Amino acid sequence: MKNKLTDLAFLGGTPAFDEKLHVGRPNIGDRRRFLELVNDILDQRWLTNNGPYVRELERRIADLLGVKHCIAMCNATVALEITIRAMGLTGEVIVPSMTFIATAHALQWQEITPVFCDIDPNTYDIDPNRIEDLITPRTTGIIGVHLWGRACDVERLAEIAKRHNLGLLYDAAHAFGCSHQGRMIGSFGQAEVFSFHATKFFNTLEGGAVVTNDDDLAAKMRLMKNFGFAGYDEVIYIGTNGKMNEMSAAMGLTLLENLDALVATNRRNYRQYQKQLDGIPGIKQVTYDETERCNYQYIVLEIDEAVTSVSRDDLVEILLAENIMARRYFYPGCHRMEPYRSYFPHAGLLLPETERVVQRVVSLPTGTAIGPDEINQICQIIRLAVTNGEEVRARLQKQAAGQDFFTIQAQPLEHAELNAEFQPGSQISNLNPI
Ligand code: T4K
Repeated sequence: MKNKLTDLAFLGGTPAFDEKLHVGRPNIGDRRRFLELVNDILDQRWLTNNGPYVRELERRIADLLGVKHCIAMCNATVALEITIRAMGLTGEVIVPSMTFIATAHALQWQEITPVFCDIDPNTYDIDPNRIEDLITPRTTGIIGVHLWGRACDVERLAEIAKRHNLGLLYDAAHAFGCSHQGRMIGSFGQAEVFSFHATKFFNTLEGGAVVTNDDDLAAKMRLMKNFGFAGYDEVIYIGTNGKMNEMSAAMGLTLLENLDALVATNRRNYRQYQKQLDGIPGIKQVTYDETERCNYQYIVLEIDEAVTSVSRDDLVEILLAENIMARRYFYPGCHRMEPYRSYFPHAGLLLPETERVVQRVVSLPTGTAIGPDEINQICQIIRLAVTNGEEVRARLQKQAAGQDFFTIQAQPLEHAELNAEFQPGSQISNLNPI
């Protein structure tokens, strides 16, 4: 256990962990059960195209969430693209910038402009009070993101969407197994999209699903994810290949059998972090409403640098040196990534809370790959760094100054020129908004 500053790896101590601790180590579940299902799939020689395992997974998910339709897909990004298209969204759609880039890209991919909306700093979700200012004659919809599994203000969003006759879709990539006022996330808006990527607590290797209670929308999306085929030799819509394969469904079915245990592990980790970080000034852990169903899959801290002296980025650097692969989800915000940064260079002016929060939050490792001992050490490192904040800051600054000196000395001229030429965004900075 690290007790003094010089124990920290960035100051020359031995890293706390020999192997990297990742935020998104996949849950594997009952390996024997999974391999049994895989063997059966191989025996049956039915590998994809709406096979029996996919259909079974869809039934089970629809039951669990209390929705009429679940359509499994190859990932959440394609699921978002298909849903957006099936809902008929065009022109402009209002989305938070504080999200994974896929939410925005799913729109821009089909030449729909994502109009970035600020977040409510208390919930970190899209701020309903900011939405109406962004509505123009081109606006056709709103996409809310249940960030870190915490439900958006679904009542206010429904009311705004209805009043302005806008489509309402939720990116529920983080929210599988979560509820809002006792109702499972999955039945809000016209449709909701889940991610079952390997790093999600419930995964299908790669995968995702759209759930909806709208029969027509569901029928359309089923066709769209299979090229628009309505039967052999008959295509009735534009479509793409969004199908989930049978191996992925087998992983999903295996993990569904263990879902409660996976949540219990995440909850145990979450509570331990809470207990051990409690009372460190300037560190606030993002909390979950334990009266709801939660998956507790993200451990997120908000760092108030004015109190801790160490910034969020300092803390990430300290943790990385210890082989704790903390992540800055979702820095720097979609509006500061391409192509949006070039399209809307001043978007940040309308997103003050997003700009503030993306500088302050950090996600820490959790899930079945880590246990109480690891969490104990992670918390101790954070405590040690923050309680000696000023000194840590000074040492980091000194190191950075030293590194700058060596970088400048070591970098050959051609390299420096290359870097200048290939500044991120330099090639597309002249593009105009669509
Ligand atoms: N909407 C939202 C709000 C989302 O957060 C996401 C995805 C989507 C839509 C789109 O869903 P998908 O189309 O992916 O279904 C990761 C995930 O790839 C991504 O699915 C997720 N959100 C996002 C929050 O996190 P990266 O770029 O951070 O992934 P990566 O490769 O850095 O992995 C994260 C950590 O997990 C690393 O520390 C390494 C570890 N890892 C990863 C994989 C793949 C493992 O230990 N084993 C593995 O197999 O995006």
